[in-house]
Amino acid sequence: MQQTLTIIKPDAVKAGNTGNIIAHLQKEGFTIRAMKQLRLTEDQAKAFYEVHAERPFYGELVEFMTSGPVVPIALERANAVKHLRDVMGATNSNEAAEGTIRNLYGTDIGENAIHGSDSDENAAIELAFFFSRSERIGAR
Ligand code: FUP
Repeated sequence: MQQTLTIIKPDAVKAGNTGNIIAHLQKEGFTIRAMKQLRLTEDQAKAFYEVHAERPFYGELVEFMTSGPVVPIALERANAVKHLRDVMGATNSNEAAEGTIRNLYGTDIGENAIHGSDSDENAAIELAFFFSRSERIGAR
């Protein structure tokens, strides 16, 4: 079993799609190990996306991610990192494969409904950003 981090982003939370996305993930075999809803501060959003700090879209990304509440979730499943990447779809919602979460609930490249860790290493870092070890273990 492996854990990965998803974040239901402000566009999807605002549109009332939190429940639909959670149901979609559970149908895909993911178990929820920890979950919360919060609004990121500018400093928190900047820190989370620090790898993109030099990219031209960084400012817009931080603005979007702080525009409303988000729902980070620690998900568990065999092959969790890769499977989440498969079911979430391409970064640009307009190019995401039919039936993927971004295809169903995203709008474009910025407002793309969910985040998913892109490697085992980043999953560990990103899970620790939102959840303590005891929060994830306590849910078992
Ligand atoms: P992904 O792993 O699919 O979420 O994509 P990236 O890590 O490359 O990008 C992180 C987030 O930055 C995306 F979810 C949306 C945003 N982004 C843009 O707004 N414009 C871009 O050209 C690329 C990414």
